[in-house]
Amino acid sequence: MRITEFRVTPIAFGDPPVRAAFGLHAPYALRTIVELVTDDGLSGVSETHGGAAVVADLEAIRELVLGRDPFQLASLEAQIWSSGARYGAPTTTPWEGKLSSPPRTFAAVEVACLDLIGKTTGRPVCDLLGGAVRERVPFSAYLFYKHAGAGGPFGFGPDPQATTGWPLARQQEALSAEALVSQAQAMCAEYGFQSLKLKAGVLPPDEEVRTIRLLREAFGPHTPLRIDPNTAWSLETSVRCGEQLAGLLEYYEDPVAGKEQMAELARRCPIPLATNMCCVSFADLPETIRLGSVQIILGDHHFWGGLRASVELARICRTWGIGMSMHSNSHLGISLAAMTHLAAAVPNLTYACDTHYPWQSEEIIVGGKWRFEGGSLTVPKGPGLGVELDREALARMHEQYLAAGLSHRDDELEMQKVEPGWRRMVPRW
Ligand code: GKR
Ligand code: MG
Repeated sequence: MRITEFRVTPIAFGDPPVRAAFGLHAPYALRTIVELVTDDGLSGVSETHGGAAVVADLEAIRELVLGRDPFQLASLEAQIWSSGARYGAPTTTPWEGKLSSPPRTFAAVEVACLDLIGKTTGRPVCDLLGGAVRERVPFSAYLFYKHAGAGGPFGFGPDPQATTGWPLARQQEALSAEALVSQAQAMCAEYGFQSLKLKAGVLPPDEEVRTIRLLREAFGPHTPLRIDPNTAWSLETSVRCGEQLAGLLEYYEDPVAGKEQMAELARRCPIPLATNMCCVSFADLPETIRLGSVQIILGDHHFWGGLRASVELARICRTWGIGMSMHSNSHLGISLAAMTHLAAAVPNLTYACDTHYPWQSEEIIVGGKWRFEGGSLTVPKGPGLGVELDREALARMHEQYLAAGLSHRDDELEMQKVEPGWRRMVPRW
């Protein structure tokens, strides 16, 4: 089996105006769809980060991919790492920390190859990772402070078709603790999530602590809660809020910036610390472990080097007594399929995974949106990822990409459209 076609399609899809420490989400989120076609007529797909730089990185490895046997993943990975200056220089991505191109570029191709391998062997991707240790994968409700608006063509305006339930709640303003609780109730009524994550670093810390208290009151003592200020808090603020949040949180995610400060906070705060910002690659692990910066790592196959690398990460975490959870950005159903297969195959991924998925109303797979039951997804049993690309949706979202005119995510710029002069600050409080 040889790869004969390598298609890289940038897409954009509607994303509501949610807030984080980085600013505000644009009306469209960007992703890239990779398709590999083989000489025996199979096709494998994957979804990765969006924007021009991601597309350029993928285009740069076109000749390495074409003609390759999709089973030969180790040599492809080695070639990508050694293929010149473009690969190796880490780029700073505010929402994930320092990312280097090779693991992300390889991951996008690896997932599509695993989809192909699954299709040719008739096995689901989780079987290629060692087999499923769980049939259902739990996800958490991802709560955002937000401005009113539906995103996509509606921007800050309402989508006239969304009149009840979660579709309506998704477009309503939520800039207070009370509004956030209503958002959580609507999202959980729709999806049945059993744990909640608050995206913080937006309102003054005391209001965000109050939001956690209200969530605790509304959802009772047994619903795990997390807060993620994305490094908007100083060490002293993180210690002070940690004292107030002790006993209320399952984990405390990236309140403060950098491995050293996280380690110092770990010494002064009784809540387990988690990250998807200070430890985002294998190269970060020795220092993270030596310092004791975190108790939980949120892995993400999109930038940790793919699904097989994520299984390796999980083993390292298990060896060092570090817990595993899963990070997410705005994404569609192909990423969700890959995340679900991975989470099914990792025994020590014991925390409900993050997903931005409820915030998206569009879908790129045949059959439409995935359906959560009791906050979890059933691992697809079909061969490969178990999803099929909807070509009409792909073409439409590619047109949206061209029309949106966005080359990369820039939350600061979007925020400045609402509040001129707004800048991301680390720390802000
Ligand atoms: O989409 O604004 C956002 C999130 O803050 C995202 O960019 C982060 O990468 O979800 C992420 C996180 O857990 O830090
Ligand atoms: Mg995070």
